Amino acid sequence: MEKGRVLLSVTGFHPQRWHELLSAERDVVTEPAGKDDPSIAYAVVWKHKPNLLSSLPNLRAIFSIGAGVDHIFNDPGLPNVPIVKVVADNLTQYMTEYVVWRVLDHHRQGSLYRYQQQKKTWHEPQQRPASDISVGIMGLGTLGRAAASVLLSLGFCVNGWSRSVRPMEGVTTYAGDSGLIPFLNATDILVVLLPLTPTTQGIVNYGLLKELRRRNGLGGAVLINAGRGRLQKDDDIARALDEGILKEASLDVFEVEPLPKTSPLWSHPKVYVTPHAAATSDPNHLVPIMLAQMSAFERGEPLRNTVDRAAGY
Ligand code: NDP
Ligand code: OXD
Repeated sequence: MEKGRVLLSVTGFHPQRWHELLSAERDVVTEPAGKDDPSIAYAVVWKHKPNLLSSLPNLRAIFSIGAGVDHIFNDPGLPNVPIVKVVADNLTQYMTEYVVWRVLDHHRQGSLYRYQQQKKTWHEPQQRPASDISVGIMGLGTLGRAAASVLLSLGFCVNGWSRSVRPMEGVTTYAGDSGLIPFLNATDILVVLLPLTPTTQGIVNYGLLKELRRRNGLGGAVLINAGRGRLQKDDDIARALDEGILKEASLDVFEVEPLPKTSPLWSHPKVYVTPHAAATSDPNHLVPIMLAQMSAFERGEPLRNTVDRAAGY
């Protein structure tokens, strides 16, 4: 198969480094030469313009710049070619760090110490072992499993919930609709690492949060969402915090991003906000993986980490 040209199409950030690195091996353009440009073989995208890819006659595959592919499915004119998502040690490591950081901060009462320091209060609160706390990971995929294994090594009890049955040593696993309530009822700290699909949209709502276990050593349930903002209902989280259903939350993602300045979540004393920064897509690590996939594909090898279009992730 001939060496194909790459269309690089992103919104929301400047793709200069992606362009430089892709150009080391490929001819790269940022706009097709017309709607039916026959020279484009691959699209590397993050939130590309709708219908941009719909009539490229020789498009072979679409590469997502992120692990999430909801931004691709937003395109009503998505052509029927394979979609490749990011699976990379470097991104997985970043996400594991974020999850472990936020779990430990809630477990070790970080917000209390920050408050005490502000007040110059010298007081040692009671400590409890990690083994008293169960962390429930919603979405036991690439990122969820990696975080689960580090949390296990720190001594936490770990539960996992996925669409299909996904056994993992040391983790109590639950699957599908019937497994959701038992999973929540056994979870103190809920970590959301689901993809955004028509099935998961809005799943982290008031009703779901009410099912979390609250009588635990933390003094309440905790939510950590690093999946996607539209998995959650921002208002329901604020309500659950105000009613004591949630003790605290760490939110990396929001229904609307950037989080509007008017959102009460910015200044909520029980919320820790990060700007969709849990795991960044680093072109230095990801472009070589994409280039290797393109070359392998042209040698006749199958693409890896392709998306299941029916499932949406
Ligand atoms: P994977 O596809 O590897 O895993 C997804 C997991 O979610 C799987 O376990 C899957 O179940 C489960 N799942 C999907 N749909 C459902 C459902 N309806 N009910 C129950 N479980 C479901 O994805 P990754 O781990 O690579 O990434 C997860 C998400 O993290 C991404 O889609 C993205 O949105 C987000 N992300 C956020 C970043 C950030 O910076 N905030 C950075 C990177 C990713 P099964 O195992 O049965 O297929
Ligand atoms: C991703 C992201 O999906 O950064 O990789 O959100």
